[in-house]
Amino acid sequence: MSHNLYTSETPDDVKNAKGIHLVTQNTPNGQAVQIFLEELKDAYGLEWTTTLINISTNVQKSDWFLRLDPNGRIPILIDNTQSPPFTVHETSAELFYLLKFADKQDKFGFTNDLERNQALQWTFFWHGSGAPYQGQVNHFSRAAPEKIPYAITRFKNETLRVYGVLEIHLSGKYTGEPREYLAGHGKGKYSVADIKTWPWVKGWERTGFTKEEVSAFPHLLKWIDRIAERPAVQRGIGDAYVQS
Ligand SMILES: N[C@@H](CCC(=O)N[C@@H](CS)C(=O)NCC(=O)O)C(=O)O
Repeated sequence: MSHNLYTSETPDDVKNAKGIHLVTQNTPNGQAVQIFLEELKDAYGLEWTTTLINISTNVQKSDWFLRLDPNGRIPILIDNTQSPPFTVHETSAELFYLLKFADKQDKFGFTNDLERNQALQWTFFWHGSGAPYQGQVNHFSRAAPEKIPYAITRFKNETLRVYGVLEIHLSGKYTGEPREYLAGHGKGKYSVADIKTWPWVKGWERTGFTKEEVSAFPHLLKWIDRIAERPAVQRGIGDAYVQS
């Protein structure tokens, strides 16, 4: 169906891209894929191109965009090395696509099936139970035209609850063995599960939580700092992804 992928409205940098192309904005969902691409650059020298859009203009609902992602949301990954070019939407699916096709040595994934399943569990956990809740806190406390205390409280409490789940896991409360990363045997290994989760959780203050509220999650706070030190992570949320 590649003949239907691009139209005269599709921006030139999207339709003329040759390799892996990312359409993104520097939001937590965009940052997850931005970070992984930067990690793959450091690990393998991966090259890709990027188009930055501004979702406040609703460009993501235009026909050229919906052809690439019927869900009308960023980020989108387009792999022009496939024939026909292959599109991927949903951050977690994009991370697992890159893991399969660009991380040949599973540096950010696992060869062991049980560890690989752990990476899936924690990626799904954040995709299904973290991002939607924290996203709704952001929406109801910042974007909604009227402030609805029930909605703000409900989604804040749910977000704190899922932070608590991560804290239980990282602290080793029930295993006796604290972890450094979400998936993998022992202390775990930095993987796509962390890359999916980190861009959201690191934004707790911006979402409106207080230092007192997050002080209940000391292992989670250390995990945030541990990952923040990675050069690829810093680049993946950095100036290159800020629209001028
Ligand atoms: N489940 C999707 C969510 C993507 C998403 O919500 N993206 C937001 C930005 S963080 C977006 O494009 N919002 C624009 C809109 O809703 O029109 C994913 O994980 O990729």
